[in-house]
Amino acid sequence: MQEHEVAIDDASLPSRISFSPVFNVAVPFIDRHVAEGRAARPALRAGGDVVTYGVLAGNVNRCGRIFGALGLAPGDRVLMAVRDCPEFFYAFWGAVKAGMIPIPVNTLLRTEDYEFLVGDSECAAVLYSTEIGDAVRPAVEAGSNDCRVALPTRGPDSLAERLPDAPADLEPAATAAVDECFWLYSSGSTGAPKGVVHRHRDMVVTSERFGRGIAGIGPDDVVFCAGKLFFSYGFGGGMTFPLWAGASIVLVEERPTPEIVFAIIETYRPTVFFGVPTLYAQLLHAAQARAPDLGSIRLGVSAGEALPAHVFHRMRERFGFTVIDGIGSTEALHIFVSNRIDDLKPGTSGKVVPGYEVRIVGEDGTPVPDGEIGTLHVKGDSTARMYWNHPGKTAATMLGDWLNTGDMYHVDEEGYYVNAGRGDDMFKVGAMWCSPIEIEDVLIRHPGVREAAVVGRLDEDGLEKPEAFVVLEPGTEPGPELVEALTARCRDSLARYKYPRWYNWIDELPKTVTGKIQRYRLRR
Ligand code: 3UK
Repeated sequence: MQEHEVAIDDASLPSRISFSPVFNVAVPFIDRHVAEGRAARPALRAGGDVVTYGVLAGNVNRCGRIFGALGLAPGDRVLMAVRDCPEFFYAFWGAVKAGMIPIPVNTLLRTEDYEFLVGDSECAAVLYSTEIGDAVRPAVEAGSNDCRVALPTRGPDSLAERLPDAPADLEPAATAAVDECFWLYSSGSTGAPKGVVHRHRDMVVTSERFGRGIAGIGPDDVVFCAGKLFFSYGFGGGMTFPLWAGASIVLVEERPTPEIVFAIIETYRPTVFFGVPTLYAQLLHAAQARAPDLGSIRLGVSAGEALPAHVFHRMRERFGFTVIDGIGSTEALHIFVSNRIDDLKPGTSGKVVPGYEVRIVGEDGTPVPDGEIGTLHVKGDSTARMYWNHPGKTAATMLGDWLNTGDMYHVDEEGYYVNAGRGDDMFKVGAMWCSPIEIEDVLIRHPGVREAAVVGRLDEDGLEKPEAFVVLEPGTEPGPELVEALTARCRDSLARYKYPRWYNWIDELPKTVTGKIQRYRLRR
């Protein structure tokens, strides 16, 4: 085996993936396509621009060189608040190839959130989309850390401006498959977001196991992923899977409203589409007003939260393509239990993706009897090594080779995995995490509110939204005015999807003897 090579042995089942001792994952993901004669093929389509695999490889090298010239060294972390655009690809892979650790983060945050991320990650540099500079720059200037560089993607003194003058060759850092490669931040349990540390091999594993193995993505596919690249679902669907296959990627910087999604699909004719259940439901609503042509799509993928069976059926009837639901996580990097086009059961998460193992365990940590509900654990070569700076949380989640997902599941009589909610009180709205505590904290700051509890409740599409149960101070009048005031507070201090859609005024919250709110008793 040469350096930086992956060998896939399809003879063993599931296929065995092995790596050369010296292995930098940028080489097979980027340089391999040029080496194998695909330099002229389109890698990225963004607006009217096409970036070929040859241009991509050159700009990845230039970016690695620019980071070096800015004083960054192998092992340094580069926080990336970058929207879905070609520079995301150049910077991410340039950093990886140079042995630095890129950390893509949400591009919709506030300055105080970026300040936290800069401090928590101890990054040496921040790259940000020029449009969000007002939110990012003050966070770097706050200076509570050693962050030396803040670079915008475009405009004066930007990455794009430096690209033409940078050398177009770069020696890959001599890393190993199990070395630290990149992080993603997860807010998947209560408390502040945590850096999820992934290795060089992880993207290869997800791209082989799910991208090729389940979604069947090949070089002739055109892939459009509505989930953003900083979310590990979009990171796989919108970047690593198509890149691994030498396919082309449709990049969109805006928030994917149904109208934008329809227009993009009609213009670029993608063959594979990645979306979240809330978006599929929105597409169905929007299609009542007009009849978009989604005929290019051969496969839809859904993840992030459970896809209701009726959304699956209506997608097939209305648009004529099949949507496969699968469960993944930032910690596992991508989907590890999934339906597939030729083996599916709507309303379930499907079956284990070959290459992964799962088990369902009870409270004592041992497997439950067949058919019973327990906590889902997964084992596979893409799972994260640790949470940065959270040894306790790491110890509770990364159990040797096993990863505790925190999700409750059972296996039905036909062998499909059925989601039974979370083991904690967290839930997902539009595939994004909602912490009840965070919303309750906002509600109880209203002088008329004594106590509050928030749970997820299914709306008419079968998708979860926050519902509040509120105990009022004596003398406070419940009613539309109070709802309006509470909604305004939530909109001011929480992400836009987190405000409660329903209010219940109650006399007392259900609690344990130790005073913990029993949110599960409020769910319906
Ligand atoms: C929940 C699902 C039911 C579940 C993700 C695909 O969602 C992703 O990552 P996150 O870290 O959240 C993980 C948690 O989300 N979940 C995800 N998919 C499903 N619940 N049905 C589903 N199909 O609680 C899980 O633990 O934000 C999804 C690929 C990569 C991802 N990061």
